[in-house]
Amino acid sequence: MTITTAKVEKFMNLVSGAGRVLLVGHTNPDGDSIGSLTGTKAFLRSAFPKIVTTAVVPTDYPDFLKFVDARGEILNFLSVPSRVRMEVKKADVIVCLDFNALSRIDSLGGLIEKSKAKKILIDHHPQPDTNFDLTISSAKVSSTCELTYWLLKKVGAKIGKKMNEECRNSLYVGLMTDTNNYSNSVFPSTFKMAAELMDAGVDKEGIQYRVLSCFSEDRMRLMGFMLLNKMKIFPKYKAACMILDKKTKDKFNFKDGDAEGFVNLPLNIAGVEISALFTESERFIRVSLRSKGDFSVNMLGRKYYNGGGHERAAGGRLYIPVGNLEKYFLDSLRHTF
Ligand SMILES: [Mn+2]
Repeated sequence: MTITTAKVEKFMNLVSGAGRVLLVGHTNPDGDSIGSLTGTKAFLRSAFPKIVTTAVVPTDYPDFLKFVDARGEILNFLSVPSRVRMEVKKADVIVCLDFNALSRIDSLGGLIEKSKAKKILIDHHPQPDTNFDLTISSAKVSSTCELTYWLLKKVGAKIGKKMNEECRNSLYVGLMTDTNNYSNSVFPSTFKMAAELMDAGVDKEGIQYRVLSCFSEDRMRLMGFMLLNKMKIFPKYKAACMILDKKTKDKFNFKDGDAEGFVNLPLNIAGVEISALFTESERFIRVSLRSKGDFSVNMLGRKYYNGGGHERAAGGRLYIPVGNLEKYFLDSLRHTF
């Protein structure tokens, strides 16, 4: 995975000429989203102190990731909409991180689309939109944090600035979480980055502790309940699904992020190659899709679930009653095979 010199230079030209840079994360931000936002923010602030760098997300993110943005600087569009509108309006450059199209970030996307700012995309999802002024995108890296690392390293080399501790720790979070702790989407460059960060003194143990060992008792019991009572397996399609409905959420005092990782669990079963998690929310059903082997959940997500993502990890939304989900899932598989 190489980022061309021309792209590195264009990135530097766009950013260094800006008075204000706005960094934008995706809906339901994960570790890669938050890590790439705070990592880029920390780097730009130390490398270009005169530029005002701000970060926004379309929706809130789980508590277990709050330590990454320790000073709580990331603005949530849902809680401070007028502030975010102002930031979009004033921005000279907008950097979109960890999503491949403005349509993926709901109404914030429409707002950004109208802005006159130069737009940069840094992302690792397939099929990126083509309407950015600069697109730095590769599906051959583990995460946006990894792509950002290789980009900022080159930028830093050109201006004689190294990444600071906050930047390194932030980027490590996305590297670790998007690979599911180095079990998938791992490339040689991924371990190379991990090695370089460890050499530079990244807080590996501390980050691991906070991300993987700080869940609530409710969350752990919910996981057990889902596996015992909600997981259904369909051998005909080598598939499994779980439905996390409102009633179950209430029973276990569900908080955002509590279902993180659940969708991967059925893939530990021999013979299960496709897994879906459906989570009921106020306005729609949130869909998470995973696979092992060759099955493309990106294709399945695009075709049937109003979404998409990576070949083995994708997401989407449905606007149907919870009671119809199982049939819909089976129909989507039946039409695919
Ligand atoms: Mn990602």
